[in-house]
Amino acid sequence: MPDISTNAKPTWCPGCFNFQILAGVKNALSRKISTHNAKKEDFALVSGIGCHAKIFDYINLNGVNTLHGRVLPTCLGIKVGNPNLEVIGFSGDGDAYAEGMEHLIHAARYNADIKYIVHNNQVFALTVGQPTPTTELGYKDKTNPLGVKLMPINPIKMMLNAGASFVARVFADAKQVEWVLEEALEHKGFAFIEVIQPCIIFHPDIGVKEKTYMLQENRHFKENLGDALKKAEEFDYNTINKIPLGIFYQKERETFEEKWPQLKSLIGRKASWKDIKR
Ligand SMILES: Cc1ncc(C[n+]2csc(CCOP(=O)(O)OP(=O)(O)O)c2C)c(N)n1
Repeated sequence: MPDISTNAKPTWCPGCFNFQILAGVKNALSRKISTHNAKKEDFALVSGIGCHAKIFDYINLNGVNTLHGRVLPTCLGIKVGNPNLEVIGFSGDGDAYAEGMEHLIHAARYNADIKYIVHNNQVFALTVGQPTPTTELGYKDKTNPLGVKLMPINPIKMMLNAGASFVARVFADAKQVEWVLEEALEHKGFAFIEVIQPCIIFHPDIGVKEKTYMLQENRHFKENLGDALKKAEEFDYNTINKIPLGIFYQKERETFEEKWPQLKSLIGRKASWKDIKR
């Protein structure tokens, strides 16, 4: 498989689960390149700001390391400029659900062909562990000495309700990440992938992994929105009961790029400057 590593030395903490995500992403992308299903130039990677965002430095593909919370509008801009690029965004839970929340809802609704990976460690890790919208009740840090009092959101439920055409969650295990990204790359439309990524310093795994099970091994029918919503409710990011992983929902519908003739005409061919009317 082609090596898509860079020379940058990772600055994640030793043992950080981001290494698992990096390995899974690199395996999925280099396999796609090695089997001639894509060239290196076909990919555009976008990352936000935070520990997760450093993944951008460790994969030797084109892209933009953008502003905090602005991964999705950057992805959409790239897609509109050239709908033939395979655009993959990376965010943390702060980046996606706090600073970037308004973009997330609309990205699901627009259904542009973008793959979006959220590294959810339930804290703002790079800035030393402040709570995010998915932190559980009672979590204490210096900014919340009395403990978090606001209910966490459930991003899987939110994405299903907002119209995302592919909604998945996996644990930060290289094999799971590789599998789900390969599935998402085959999907045409907005693919939302949440990765449960314990932060070994500020939000360690408090028995999450043992409670996980794979939907795809339990006769889950991923085209049924009602079933997907029911499964999404099994884990509320607060109490750890059963935690379903895998693809909750997948159903293709018209993409953002297909809705406008100006963009649709670019699909399948190289854009040229002549396409831009001044
Ligand atoms: C607009 C803006 N607000 C706040 C910050 C400060 N900031 C930098 S990194 C970060 C935390 C990022 O947390 P998250 O997105 O969850 O990623 P993680 O570090 O956990 O991977 C924050 C709040 C910033 N850089 N820009």
